[in-house]
Amino acid sequence: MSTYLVPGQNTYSHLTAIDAENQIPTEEELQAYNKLHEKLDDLLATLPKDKGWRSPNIFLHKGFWLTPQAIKGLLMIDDYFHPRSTDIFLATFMKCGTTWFKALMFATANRHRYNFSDHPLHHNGPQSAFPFLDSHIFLDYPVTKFDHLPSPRLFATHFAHSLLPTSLSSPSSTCKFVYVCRDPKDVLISKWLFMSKLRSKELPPISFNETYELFCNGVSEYGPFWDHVLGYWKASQESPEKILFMKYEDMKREPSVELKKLAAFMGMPFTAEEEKGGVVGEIVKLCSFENLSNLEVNNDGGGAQKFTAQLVVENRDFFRKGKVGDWENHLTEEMRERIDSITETKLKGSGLTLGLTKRI
Ligand code: PAP
Repeated sequence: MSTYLVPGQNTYSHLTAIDAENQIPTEEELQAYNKLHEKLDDLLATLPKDKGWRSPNIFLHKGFWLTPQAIKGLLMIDDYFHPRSTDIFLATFMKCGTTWFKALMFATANRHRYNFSDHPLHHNGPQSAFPFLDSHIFLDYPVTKFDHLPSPRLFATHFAHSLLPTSLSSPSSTCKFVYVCRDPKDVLISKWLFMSKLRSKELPPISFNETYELFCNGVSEYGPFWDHVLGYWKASQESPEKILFMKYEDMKREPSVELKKLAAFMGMPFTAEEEKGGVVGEIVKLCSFENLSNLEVNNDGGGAQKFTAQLVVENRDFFRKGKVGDWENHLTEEMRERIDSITETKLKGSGLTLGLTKRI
C-alpha cells in the first residue's frame, strides 16, 4: 500500500491509494497487467545493457539508461496515467535537489493550510510529500490510481523529457514542469555515495573510479546526465510557460528570489502581504537543509520511503551535506577537467552554462 501526504483537509492525512490486499483486479485488468509484463520482457531482451550502479544491469531505452523497474514505470505511465491540465511535475536527474524541491513545492502549494510551527514536514520526510510517479504508478497492484488527489496534483519524475508520454509533453498539454539541475560533479559524488549505500549486498561493491568512468560515458540511471539536462533546457526555451528551468546552486545562493519565481510559475505567487508577513522566509527556513536534516523523522527517527516492493530508502539517506562544491573533496584535477570539458562540449551553443566552477 502506498501513502503520501494529501492536502485539502484541516490537517494533513495519509491517503491510502489502493489497498493491494483488498483490491481484487478484474480479469481484464489482470490480462492487461500480464501483457505489459510480456511487453517489458520482450523489450528488455532487445536493449543494449551495461552495469547498473545499484543493481546488476541498466538498459539503454530510447537514448537513456534505465533499470528494468524504471522501464516498467514508463510503460505503465503510457498505459494508465491520466494527466490533468493542472498537474505540476518536479523533474530532476537523480541527486539534483528532488528532496529539497519536493519540500519547497509542497510547502508553497499548501501554505494556506498549515501552520509553520506545526507543519506536516516536521513529521514526514519530504520524499513522501507527493508521489514519485516513475515507481508509485506500480506500487499498488495492479496499478496506482491518483484520482483521489485534489488539484493541482504534484508529482515527481526522473524521466528525461523525450521519454515522457505525449499526453504530458505535447504542445497541447498544459501540465507544468519545474526542472532542477545541478553541477554534474556534485551530482556524481552524491549519486555514487547514495547508490553505494543502496547497492545490493549480493553484488560486488562498485568503486568510485568505475562510476566516474560510467558517468562520463553517460552510463548512469536516467542518464546520460547531459542529455537529460539539455532535453528539459531546450523544451523550457520553447515553452517557458510550461517548463521552469532552475538550478540547485541558484536556490542555495538566493533562496527567497528563487522561491518567489517558483511560486509564481506554479500559479501561486506570494502576495505583497505574504511577503511582508515573512511567509517566503518561513518556507525557506522550513525547507532548509539545516532544518530538515535535523528533524527526527529525517534523522534517527527511522522514517523511510518505499519506492518499490524491494526498494525502501531511509529518509536520512536523502540528506548528506547539502553543499555546493563538495566535489572538491573527491575529484582530482584531471577528473574535474574531464567532466567540465564534457559539460562545455555538450552544452555548447545551447545558451546554458552549468557547474564550470574551478577549484578556488
Ligand atoms: P533523489 O534524486 O534520490 O531524490 P535528491 O534529493 O535529488 O535525491 O538529492 C539529494 C541531495 O540533495 C543530497 O546532496 P549531497 O549528497 O551533495 O549532500 C542532499 O544532501 C541534498 N539535499 C537534501 N535536502 C536538501 C535541502 N533541504 N537543501 C539542500 N540540499 C538538500
